[in-house]
Amino acid sequence: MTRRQGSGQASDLVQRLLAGDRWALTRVLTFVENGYPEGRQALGELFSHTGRAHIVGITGPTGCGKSTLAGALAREYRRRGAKVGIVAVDPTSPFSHGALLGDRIRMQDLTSDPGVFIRSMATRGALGGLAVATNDVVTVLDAAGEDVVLVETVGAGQDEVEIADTAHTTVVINIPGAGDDMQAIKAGILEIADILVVNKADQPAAESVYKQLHIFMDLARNEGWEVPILKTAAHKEQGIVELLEAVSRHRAYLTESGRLEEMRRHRARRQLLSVAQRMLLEGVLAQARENGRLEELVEAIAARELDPHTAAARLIGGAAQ
Ligand SMILES: Nc1nc2c(ncn2[C@@H]2O[C@H](COP(=O)(O)OP(=O)(O)OP(=O)(O)O)[C@@H](O)[C@H]2O)c(=O)[nH]1
Ligand SMILES: [Mg+2]
Repeated sequence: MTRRQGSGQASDLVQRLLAGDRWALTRVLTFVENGYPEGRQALGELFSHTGRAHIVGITGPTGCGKSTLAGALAREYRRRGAKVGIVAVDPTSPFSHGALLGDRIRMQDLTSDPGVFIRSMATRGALGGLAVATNDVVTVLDAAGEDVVLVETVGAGQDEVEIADTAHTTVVINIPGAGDDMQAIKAGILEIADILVVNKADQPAAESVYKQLHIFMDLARNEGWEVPILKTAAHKEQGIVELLEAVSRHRAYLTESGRLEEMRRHRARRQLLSVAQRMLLEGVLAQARENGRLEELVEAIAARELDPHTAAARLIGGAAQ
């Protein structure tokens, strides 16, 4: 590892990244994902170059076809000359190299295309969680000049809802499932959908999912954007043009309605708070680890001598002194 080569490194890397150097991009992403100081410095330098990419979240249950759909969508964007970044997030199985390899194989033709950049993320940073690292990775890809960044996440849990907050357009995928048609409704992720997709529409049971979604969405509130429900067969690249066009329409809606501006402010606030939170926590923990206070308090809680709230208050109080 060469992470201690001095503070000039990030600047040089950033210059190369901005000039389109893919090696530099990969390197910066590694620094950023691991929370290294060089990563933070690079993010600072890159920030003024961000805000151009359209960020599309693709979420849905395991195996619903997110990677296949992302690949098909990326190919369609490439046909239209757009540069595409793909971020595949796998929070459930940090060591599932098999799954990542599977993704790679499905996207093999894309990996040889210089207009496509694919990043798989299966690591959760020590602090701040996967969502923070993902946001930073998306920021870097935005600065690197991707026109569209597709972020694939399994639709379950808080991280995914936070990642949906990062996306301008969130595509929620549903599939015909054995006796469990409406997995997405159960998981509560329909609420974050800007576009609903019934993938695996080549399977007969897809029709009933499609109908149920229509019934459900007719009951849902509509705030200026009517959520389209589309059918796709991603493995055959069917319905992909319609999906891309729905994404473009949603983007136009965001711009014209002023929602994009609102999102920018919302995101700025969230980023500020989440980074501040991480910094505070890092500061407190670094000191408490060093002086042994952290372990003392852990022991005290485990021994039932202190409750976690009192212990946390002491931890923070101690660090502030
Ligand atoms: N029949 C059918 N199969 C599909 C379709 N789209 C994807 N598949 C298949 O479904 C399987 C899972 O696809 P993936 O793209 O890996 O799904 P995923 O949601 O990315 O999976 P995870 O990342 O593991 O959650 C693969 O075998 C695909 O070939 C489709 O429209 N119809
Ligand atoms: Mg996948």
